[in-house]
Amino acid sequence: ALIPVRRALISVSDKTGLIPFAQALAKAGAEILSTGGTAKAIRDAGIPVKDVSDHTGFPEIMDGRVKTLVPQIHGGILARRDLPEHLAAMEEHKIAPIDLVCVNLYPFEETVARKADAETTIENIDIGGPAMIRAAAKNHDFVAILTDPAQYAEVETALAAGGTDITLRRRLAGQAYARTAAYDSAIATWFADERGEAFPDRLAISGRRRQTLRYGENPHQQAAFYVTDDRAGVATAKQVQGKELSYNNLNDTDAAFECVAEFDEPTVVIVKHANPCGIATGASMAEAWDRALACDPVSAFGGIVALNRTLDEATAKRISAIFTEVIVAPDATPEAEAVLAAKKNLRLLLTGGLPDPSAQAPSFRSLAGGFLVQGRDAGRITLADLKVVTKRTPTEQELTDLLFAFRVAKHVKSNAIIYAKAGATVGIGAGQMSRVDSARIAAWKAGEAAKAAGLAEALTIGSVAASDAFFPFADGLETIIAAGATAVIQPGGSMRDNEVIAAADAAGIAMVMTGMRHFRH
Ligand code: 93A
Repeated sequence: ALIPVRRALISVSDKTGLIPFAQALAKAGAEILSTGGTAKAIRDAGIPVKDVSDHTGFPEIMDGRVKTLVPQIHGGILARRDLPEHLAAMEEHKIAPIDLVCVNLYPFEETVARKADAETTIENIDIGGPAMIRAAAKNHDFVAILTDPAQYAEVETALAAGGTDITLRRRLAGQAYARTAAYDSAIATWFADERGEAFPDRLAISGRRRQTLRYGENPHQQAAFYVTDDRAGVATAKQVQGKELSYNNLNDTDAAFECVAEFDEPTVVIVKHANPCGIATGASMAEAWDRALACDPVSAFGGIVALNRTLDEATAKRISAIFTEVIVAPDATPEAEAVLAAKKNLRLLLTGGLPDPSAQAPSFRSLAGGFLVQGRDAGRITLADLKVVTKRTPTEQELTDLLFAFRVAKHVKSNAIIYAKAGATVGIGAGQMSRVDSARIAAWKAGEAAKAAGLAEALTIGSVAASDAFFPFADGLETIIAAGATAVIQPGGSMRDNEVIAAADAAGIAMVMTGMRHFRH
């Protein structure tokens, strides 16, 4: 049966959609009760409204800290309409039933985001709002609870049809508790931050579902996509065109975009299975694309392409010459968008900016019965961090390429070996259980790419190489030397560093150590 709304309470900080919603309630014959600012907005719009304080006979006190925290309100929300004792209590204490509660909370999250002082932040902890939300949600058999302007339209439709049904009220109740849980988790996080505790003894994380995905990594797994904050990146990107994004698309696109954001020069990253298969800088985006593609054109088929600059027409044309799943960029010119429009399935994501590679944020991994949390890898090696350990010192060009290759290594699954030349990768070995295999695979792939391009020799000759972690033995380095690299960058710190350095010296190559490793598992 539908429950008509005879009396509604509205108390909202975010006044979006308030007036049309109040109008719909008035039209449905509901009496509207409201708190200070909300009542004023409704009254100013010419809609009849009664102040909560007039309804309860109790004024708003303590700067509004106590305005709805009174029995007339909570009794009116919580009373079961099917229990004689509850009805008798209402009668005795002159409590009128409230059939709908519409509340959105003091903007605590926004107050934290704008880095307000502690006093202001604490003042923005809403107490009365969550109390009403939780009460109304508990009594959803009789009361509808709205916590978000996005819910108004649906309830307006229900009101016009005579009232709310239990299915709707129950769904709204669940959403209400999700909202108060997220609100309290934001408050708990703020307290932990204030104490300088990265990992409080209880951790609540919350996100807003952006999309239910068709499936997860495989079709038999369920999946959804949640957004936790509004920083620029894949989570907040606008999809301009193309098929629905899949779980794997999103995962790969994020890997590509976080990687490309590391580079200052115009850069293109092509990703397959969360690993880059080509990264290059260029004088233009089109040139960067050509050079990135040359690294491993076979793997690039069906890849994810990330740019750190606006996608222009020339680059769009070149990318769309091969099958590509996703392109992600901060922006695109109208001409580039027009080029891609012909490729109906190709997904284009525009983010309006780049993720900050130095941003401190938690990263999560689940395991049976729990999850691991760590800070994201915001480590960034610069020239000043490098220690030359060989007799030969790298040339200027080698140093530039070494830093480039090491930055790439950070985004390649361990064990990672990267060969690079002139600001472009020429061979990438990813995810092997032994470092020497990654070195071999990267060199072999570079040879294949050279053959395909009709080149006389592998591009690893005269390249530099990066290793994401130290060489436990000299064998990995010897593979790199055999492939023709002339300089190597690696963290150092192995028990056998001396053997590794001796092998480099014996081959006359240069080696630098970073003192920082970039495992990525
Ligand atoms: O300060 S409170 O925790 N004490 C209350 O009794 C109370 N009742 C409603 N905050 C309270 N509210 C909140 O006031 C609501 O959750 C809403 O966000 C806000 C609306 O205030 P106004 O109508 O004056 O704009």
